[in-house]
Amino acid sequence: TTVVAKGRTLRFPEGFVWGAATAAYQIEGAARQDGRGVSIWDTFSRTPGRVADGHTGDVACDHYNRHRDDVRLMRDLGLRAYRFSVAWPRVLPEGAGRVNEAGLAFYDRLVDDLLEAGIAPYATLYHWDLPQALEDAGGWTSRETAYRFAEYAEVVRDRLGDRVKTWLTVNEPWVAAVLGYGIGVHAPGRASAADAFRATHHMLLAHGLAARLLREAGAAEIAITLNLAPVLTPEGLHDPQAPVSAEDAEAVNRIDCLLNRQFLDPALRGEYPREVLEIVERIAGLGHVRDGDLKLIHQPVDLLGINYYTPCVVRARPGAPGSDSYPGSDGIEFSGATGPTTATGWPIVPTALTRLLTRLSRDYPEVGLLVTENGAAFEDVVAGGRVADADRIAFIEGHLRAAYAAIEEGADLRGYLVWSLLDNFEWAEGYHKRFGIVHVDFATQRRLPKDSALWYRDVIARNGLVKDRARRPTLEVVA
Ligand code: GBH
Repeated sequence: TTVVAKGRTLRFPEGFVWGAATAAYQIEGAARQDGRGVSIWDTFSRTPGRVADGHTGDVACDHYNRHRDDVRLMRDLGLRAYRFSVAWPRVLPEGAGRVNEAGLAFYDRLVDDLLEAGIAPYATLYHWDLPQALEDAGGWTSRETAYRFAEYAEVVRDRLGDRVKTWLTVNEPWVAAVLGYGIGVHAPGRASAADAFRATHHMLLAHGLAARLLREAGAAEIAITLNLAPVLTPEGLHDPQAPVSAEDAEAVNRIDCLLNRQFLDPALRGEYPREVLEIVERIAGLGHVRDGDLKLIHQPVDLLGINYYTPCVVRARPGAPGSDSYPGSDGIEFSGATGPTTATGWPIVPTALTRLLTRLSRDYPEVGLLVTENGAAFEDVVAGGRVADADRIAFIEGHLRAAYAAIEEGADLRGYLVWSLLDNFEWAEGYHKRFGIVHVDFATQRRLPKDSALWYRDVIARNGLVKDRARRPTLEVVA
């Protein structure tokens, strides 16, 4: 293992992609504007008791009406890439059939503005805002939804494909399937372990169908984005050499299969892990997995998008009920790691990112790696026209050092996109959790780059990290 000496100048590889990420429902607002249809997140957030304090994405950051200013802000920060998602119900209000020209025109303008600002558009096709009409027809538990997704992907491809070179199909199918269909804390709020497995498979199918038709059109880079995390024992968390009992090793492997390999292996190898098939068969049956599906899911992809926040810590405990988030995890205890956490309570463990990236490059060597999300919520304070978010800077810097160490160890990491550009609608947490490097005053929609944004701008400018952190902000606030 290479220990990266603190204070050394760490220059990232030539052409390393620096950027930021967002998602449509979390920032766009304009929920009823220009013919946008209703998504499952509109329905869910407008249902009392589902989202903290009844917050909704109706207005959010009003990015739909302010995208020009937001692109200017990105340009001033020096971003090389911007990952956004396309809202399916803006493009196809009923999920299928009639195309809403105004919705497509919005993304058309956004892409043009980005290119004019020298920022590469990275388009995610699905970041959880399924059209309600499709949910009413069964949602992701229905195989048909995968085919509707392919039709939608084709419409977007045909409109933006001449300028968008990097495409991400589905974002975090684990979260969308498990939190949405398995335990119901996300839209559409259904709670059935069997449905979560069906939804997972259909989202993977959707990925494969979309990847194939993007390839046909000659897209330069195609990716799937997964929430991935090293699965570790409490002892192994900070000590990779710590001995692991056979029982703990089985627990680690089972959760690794459910969280990571259930997605990685079909997409990148064309097979489900045996351990996953056994669990799925027991809980949901395998009727939804048809001959030829895995071949369809296994499309050549150029990049693996990695959303990393925190590791997953488990140990074997006979008789433990397991976690509802991991159907089939009976006999396993999920323990919170000790040590510092972010405002969402997630332990901060940058070294786990090094382990994740080196493992992925070793086990899936054909695919390039891109961190498509990494970041943190903290209790930000605006004082004197400034947000001095030293904790967020330390978080990002720690993870960039960890990413650098992975590159030194041979991981094929191509870029890093911070989550998120703006404070935004943090799903079930509403607006309470602020992940942005740019502060948003939701009452006035004023944007204020936090110290982390100004620090990140300097990291991008020098393509690396140095000992002396950027000092005082110098960037003008975009009104
Ligand atoms: C992403 O989800 C989303 O893509 C994005 O839209 C969202 O805003 C962002 O992250 C921030 O939440 O076991 O308690 O330590 C990330 C989802 C985060 C789910 C980490 C699992 C583990 C929490 N994942 N989480 S814990």
